[in-house]
Amino acid sequence: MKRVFSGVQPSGMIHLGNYSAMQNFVKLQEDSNNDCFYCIVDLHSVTVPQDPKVLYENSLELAALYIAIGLDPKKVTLFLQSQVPAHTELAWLLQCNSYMGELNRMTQFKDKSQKMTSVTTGLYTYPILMAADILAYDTNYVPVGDDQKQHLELTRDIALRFNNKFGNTFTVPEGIYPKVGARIMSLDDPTTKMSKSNPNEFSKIGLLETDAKIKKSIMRATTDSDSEIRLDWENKPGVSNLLTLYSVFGNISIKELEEKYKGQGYGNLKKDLVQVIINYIKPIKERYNELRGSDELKEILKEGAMRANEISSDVVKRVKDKMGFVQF
Ligand code: AQP
Repeated sequence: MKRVFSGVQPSGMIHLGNYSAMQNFVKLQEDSNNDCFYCIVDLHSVTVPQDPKVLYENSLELAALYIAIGLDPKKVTLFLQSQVPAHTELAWLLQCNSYMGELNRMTQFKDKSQKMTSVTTGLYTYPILMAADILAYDTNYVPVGDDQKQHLELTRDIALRFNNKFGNTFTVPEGIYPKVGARIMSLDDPTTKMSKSNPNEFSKIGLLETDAKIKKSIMRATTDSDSEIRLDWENKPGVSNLLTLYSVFGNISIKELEEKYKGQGYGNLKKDLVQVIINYIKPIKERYNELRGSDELKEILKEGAMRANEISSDVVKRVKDKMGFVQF
């Protein structure tokens, strides 16, 4: 069996960028050789301020969305990170085996901290907690978006270094990135990634968004002054982003789209893309509405945490053993 692990923060409504990465979660569950663990990484989300009531609701919303996008709790383990103590315990052990120089190079920390007046130490050590999440399950594959490449490389470095120092302990994981849509960009500024924390509501499209909001966000998306429809991230990032969204959610190649819209302005492309997105997320919204209030959700998370605890506590024991801790 190959172990798969990934997580999403309950820090706001999942947007099309997150979902682009999460499509691989669903694909990987269909291979019976994969044992998939998908986590709601609530401990990561408190590295920036969260309203407790909102965090609670967002966590359950994300659990329902995991299932609504097609994850089957009978095939995969779904759980809350804060329900599994191995994550924080291993994070501490790894913090004592990693270096400030490594964390100082992390671009996500630089980007996020620059926009803040006070920065928590948790935000700084966020990549080590992520390394712990992954390494605690002897993970082989990590399906994520392109923005997590640097964190995953750090995870691999930490695992290899630990193995060299203490003897073979960790499985060294590999990333799995979407072929198209590995980085969906903001609709208002296509040079930055689509992000939950962007205060401009028209910069992103959430999976539970109304049709009217989807239409408004796409129709006002930044493009450029010429009207040629082609993929060119350097000179035409706005149009390239729209083509990418169309390709991911319309299941059509970018080449075919360039051909289809040749000689037409951006208006038609945008109008059709609105419909493609609305049609794609309609069944997700319907399934979500059925699930959100059900008691079944908490049961699924409880069972998931039990299984996650079983696997990860063994890995932590192994690590503590190697480091010389007395265990009974
Ligand atoms: N724009 C994106 N395009 C493709 N994939 C993306 N991911 C995030 N943004 C994009 C991928 O989504 C998964 C879950 O992300 P997350 O919630 O853990 O991380 P994040 O990067 O913090 O998400 P946001 O939306 O950008 O939140 P904020 O605003 O809080 O920083 C990951 O696999 C990630 O790669």
